[in-house]
Amino acid sequence: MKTDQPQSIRLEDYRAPDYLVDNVDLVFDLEPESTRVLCATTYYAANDEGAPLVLDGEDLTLLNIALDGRTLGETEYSIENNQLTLTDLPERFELVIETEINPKGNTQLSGLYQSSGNYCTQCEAQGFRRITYFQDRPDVMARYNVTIIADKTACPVMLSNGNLIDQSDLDETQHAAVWEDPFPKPSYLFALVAGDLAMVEDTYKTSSGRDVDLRIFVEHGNEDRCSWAMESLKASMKWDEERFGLEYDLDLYNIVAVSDFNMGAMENKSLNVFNTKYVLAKSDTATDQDYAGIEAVIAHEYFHNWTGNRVTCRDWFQLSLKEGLTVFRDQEFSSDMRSRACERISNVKVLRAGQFPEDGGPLAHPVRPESYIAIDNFYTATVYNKGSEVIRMMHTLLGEENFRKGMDLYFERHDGEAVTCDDFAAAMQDASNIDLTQFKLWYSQAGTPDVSASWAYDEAAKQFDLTLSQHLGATPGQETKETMHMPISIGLIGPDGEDMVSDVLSLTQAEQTFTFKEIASKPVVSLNRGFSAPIKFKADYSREELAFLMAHDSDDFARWEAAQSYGTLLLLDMIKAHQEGRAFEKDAPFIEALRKTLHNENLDAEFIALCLQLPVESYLAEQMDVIDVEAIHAAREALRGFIATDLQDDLLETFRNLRSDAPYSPDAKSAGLRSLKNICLAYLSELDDPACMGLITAQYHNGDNMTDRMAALGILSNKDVSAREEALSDFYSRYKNDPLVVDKWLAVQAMSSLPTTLDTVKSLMEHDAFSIKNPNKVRSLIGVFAHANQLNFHRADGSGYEFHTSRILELDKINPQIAARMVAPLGKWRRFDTMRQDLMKAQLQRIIDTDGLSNDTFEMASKSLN
Ligand code: B3K
Ligand code: ZN
Repeated sequence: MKTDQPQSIRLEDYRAPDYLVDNVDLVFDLEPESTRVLCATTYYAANDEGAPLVLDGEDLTLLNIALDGRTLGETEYSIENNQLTLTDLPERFELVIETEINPKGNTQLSGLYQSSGNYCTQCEAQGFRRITYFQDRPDVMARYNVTIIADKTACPVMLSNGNLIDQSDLDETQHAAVWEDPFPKPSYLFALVAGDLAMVEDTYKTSSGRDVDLRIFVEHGNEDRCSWAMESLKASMKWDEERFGLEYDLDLYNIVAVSDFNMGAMENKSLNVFNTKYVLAKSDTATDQDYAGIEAVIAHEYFHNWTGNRVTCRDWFQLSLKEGLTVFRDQEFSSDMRSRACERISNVKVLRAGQFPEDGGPLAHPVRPESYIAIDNFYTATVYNKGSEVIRMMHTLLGEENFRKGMDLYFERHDGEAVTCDDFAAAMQDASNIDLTQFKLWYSQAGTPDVSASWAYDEAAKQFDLTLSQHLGATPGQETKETMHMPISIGLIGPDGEDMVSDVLSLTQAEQTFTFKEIASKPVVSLNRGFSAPIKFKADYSREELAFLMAHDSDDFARWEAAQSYGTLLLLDMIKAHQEGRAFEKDAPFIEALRKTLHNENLDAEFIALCLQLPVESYLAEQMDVIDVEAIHAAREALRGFIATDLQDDLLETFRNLRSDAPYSPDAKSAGLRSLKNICLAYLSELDDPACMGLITAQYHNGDNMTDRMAALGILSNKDVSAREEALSDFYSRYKNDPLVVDKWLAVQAMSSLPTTLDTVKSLMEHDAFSIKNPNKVRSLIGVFAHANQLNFHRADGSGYEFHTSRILELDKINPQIAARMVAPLGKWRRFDTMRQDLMKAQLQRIIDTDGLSNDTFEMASKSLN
């Protein structure tokens, strides 16, 4: 049992800091197990209250503390609950603190730690306090001067933020580097890297003609995998200049790729630290999806230079100020680099898979949360992805021109400051003269609004009435809700398939009727085009109307959505049939609509592939009152079988036409063609036809790129055939020395729908390829099993829950941030039958009852249970 009940931090308790600093001088004497950190800071009182100075510090050994040159005795300060407190202070004073830390023993990967023997840091959100005692909060901004001293052989490379201003040899073995960052920044953006790393270099000329050196540091041997990341970085720099008039502000931009990293990447000023997954790529080791991910994450971190670094967050409740906005910016960038419609579809899929369930479950919280125990638990789909939707809705309401004016005003007002989401909305409102008062409820109210639509066409009056009504259900801590303001993009499509009306409606009332006059004939209404609001739409479409929208909607997103809605409608019927022991019925018009989509030459390949994909199992689960994982799986498999049987010739022809001998290129168009080819292959695999199995094994063995090889392996991994084992063991022997590819091998097995999967996952835990200390390995095996394998995780005997909980408890001792991220699947218990509910709750209780549990995991488990 957790004896010290952790305290919640609340937004309403925010107070500006009592002391400020202008400069921070740091000296690091790097040793794997005993690094010394000297931190010299001049503090000055921000008010005349004579308040104590409270510094945060965690896992530090304090060696010395001196105030204005005098070492303090142990009675002159106190250290309690990870805080060092000094009282009776002058208005201005210099504090020099010397601490010792253990980078090698730092398995939490927060603060200064080692990855493959190289030193690196992760300070967001609260890692700086694991380096030295400091006011570790984003509204304390200072200029950093950093001296790094290290062994010449172990650390030929020594990096920190800003510019390198000095480098010297100290003696035979040691050398030093001095870095100075001219831009004031919060401690979470501090970074240091030192080690033996290879470098790939390029340059970029900014729009005003300045040359910026671009450097990517990787472990030796990976130099040939950096070109896509470098191209993506240059494209991002150019895009930000063109779209937002934002230029890079230093002469150097460094990226370091490390293999042990808690998340994707980190935007430290001029020294981004990345998970290798989002840097390294070559065609035979990375898939199209990896390439797209690298492009997006490189852009995301680069865009943070303005939205996050130049203008930062006042406190962590404002996290979406930088994250929501920067996700919006990276999504826009990807839309310009690739297909806008496909990007939008993939953003919405991510939102529906991760954010909607979060918003409808025990962990629901507003985009601007009101309280937290561990801030690292709030790097959520709500803060990031719903946060981005909020920005996108502002963009829709204001239009591109006003939105840009709002961005300009935001930077004009707040450059160099730590601000709030209200400050951002105020800039948007002032620049556009559009009142955002009601709209801002999106920041404070949790939950996904339900919007229902009904309509009537008056033939005689040639009038079409569309009535929209909204409802937002209660979420934890928010019983009642106010009516939201949402932009709803719609179209009225005539019988000829042409738009008669295309408009963005402003829904501001609980129920609102919009009247359209001079509508010559009865239209089909297209709703929430482009997913203009992140809501759940309810509309009673007939199957014929959905097929019509699939064929004619001028908005590609809505067209895809119609295919999804049609598929969902059928699958929910089939799920019911399965539960009632009835045979599945085939819906020929749906399959015909897919066939027409497959052959539509006006559509791009990626889009067709997206339309052919049936709603995923977790999405179907979300549509049910009581989730039945077996019925969902059986129904979906059956519909895939119907499609494969009826479209066999079409699929085979498309597959054959799309096979190509051209050298691999990661561009969006080529990737789209592969995507379509591989979805055809996946459908063909449903036929259990030896010829089709031959195509799959041939593609596995002969594929000249990882996308094709993985597509074939993914298909085989769900089949109980001998080719499966052969391919899996071939794959491991080919790539066993390539950690990122081994991650794919683990994930593909953890994802398998075969009933042996849990045993496989258990045995893979013991495999040489696995390490519980490496977050990528944990995510690939344990994370994929619990988050993405609905069928096997929710086995009726509860063995999936039991196994998973043991892993959470094991991880909690090593890396609480990663452990806490594994809890959410157990928090879905309310959605299941009572037997599973009890099993899941028992495991959550087991977590909470564990001695010495971290605050991170405690918060997630206790909130999930309640
Ligand atoms: N800002 C970092 C995330 C830090 C997570 C800390 N637990 C990456 C990003 O969003 O760009
Ligand atoms: Zn970010």
